[in-house]
Amino acid sequence: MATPQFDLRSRLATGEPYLFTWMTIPSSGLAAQLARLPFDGVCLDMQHGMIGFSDAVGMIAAINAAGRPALVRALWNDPATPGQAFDAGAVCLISPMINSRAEAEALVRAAKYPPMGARSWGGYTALQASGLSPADYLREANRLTMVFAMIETAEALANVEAIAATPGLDGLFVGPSDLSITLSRGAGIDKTGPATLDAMARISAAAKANGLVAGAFGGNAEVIGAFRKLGFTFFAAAVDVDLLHMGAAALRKSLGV
Ligand code: 3PY
Ligand code: MG
Repeated sequence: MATPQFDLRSRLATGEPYLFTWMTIPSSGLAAQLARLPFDGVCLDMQHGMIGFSDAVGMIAAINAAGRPALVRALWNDPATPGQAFDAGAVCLISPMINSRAEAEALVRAAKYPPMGARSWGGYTALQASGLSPADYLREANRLTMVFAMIETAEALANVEAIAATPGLDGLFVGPSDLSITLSRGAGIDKTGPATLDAMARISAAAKANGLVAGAFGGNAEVIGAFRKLGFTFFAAAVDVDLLHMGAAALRKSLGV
């Protein structure tokens, strides 16, 4: 069997922190640039980013051509997006707002080939991106593509042990903004407040108990540092627009005028 281009699962199994950039701007050119930054992968945010599927196709190709894995955060937990993202060559699908075991099961059904799920065959671009024959891709796809359930509501937290035990699920991914909004009943966003960190400790434990990867949206060093202490290893580390603003602010400051 040919060696697949990316083996995200084996990389994550090392337990070493995995830091990826997060794209909101729909541009293949920018995707190619972000893929060459010193991060481990590039995630396209199709929920809050301005990225539609026809944008994502070229962006995923550009990321893969630069030798980095492409990840996708879906618009919603719909049955079509996981297969579509994987068919286009992404190797990780992060689905927002998974609140129950039934929703987690639906996500796995959409993302995995039988017998684990019901993904439909037709990954022509994925075949090229993986470098595998159709037979090898069918045999390996459930291992080479990973699916993460976002835990980002009080309801999801209440159900997190049941969600984490869903057969075929590969990881939990915390959205700390939505999680803190729902835990505070809309009072505010507090990614590293005590209630959020308590919840995240429970989420990390549920992931660990089921052999899942524990991930979270980080965005800066303080947040990622706090989450790493709780056992999280898989992080959205830098948002495209933040990188622009940070780079511009640092350069402007360095000019001294
Ligand atoms: C959250 O923090 O709620 C997210 O979904 C990150 O984008
Ligand atoms: Mg969210």
